[in-house]
Amino acid sequence: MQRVTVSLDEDETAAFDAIVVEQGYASRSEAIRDLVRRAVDARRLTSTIDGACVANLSYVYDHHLPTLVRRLTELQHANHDLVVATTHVHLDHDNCLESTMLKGPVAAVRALADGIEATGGVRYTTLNLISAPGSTSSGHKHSPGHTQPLLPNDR
Ligand code: NI
Repeated sequence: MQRVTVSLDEDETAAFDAIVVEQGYASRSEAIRDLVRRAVDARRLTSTIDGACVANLSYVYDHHLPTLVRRLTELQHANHDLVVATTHVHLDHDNCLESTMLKGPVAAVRALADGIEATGGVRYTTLNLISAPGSTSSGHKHSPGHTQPLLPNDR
């Protein structure tokens, strides 16, 4: 591990320390490592559209719209190779929240997410993409005997 010195002004330091406390990080270093991992991963995902990923897609919809419910079911069945699991939560009398775990090529996962988001009546769609191990040609190496983590930012 290498030591990197970061300079922040007083306001930035106070704001950052508040985040460290609020999110329960053990140290500033742990919080900064998390930020760096996210930045590196976001960069990798935008630069390697052909890579593999795991992802969580969440959205809310009104289950009283029968064509919408049928359309969402059809979309998930048509992409059963990408859909790992879906959790359905009945939020209230009208609204359902679905949280779907996806796995596969980034382009295909994005296309499915776009299709669901574009379906009329679907709201608050959020896609959290995480690049999967071995998804890039940049040579993510593991030492012998080390079990490959599920995610590169495994912690
Ligand atoms: Ni429901």
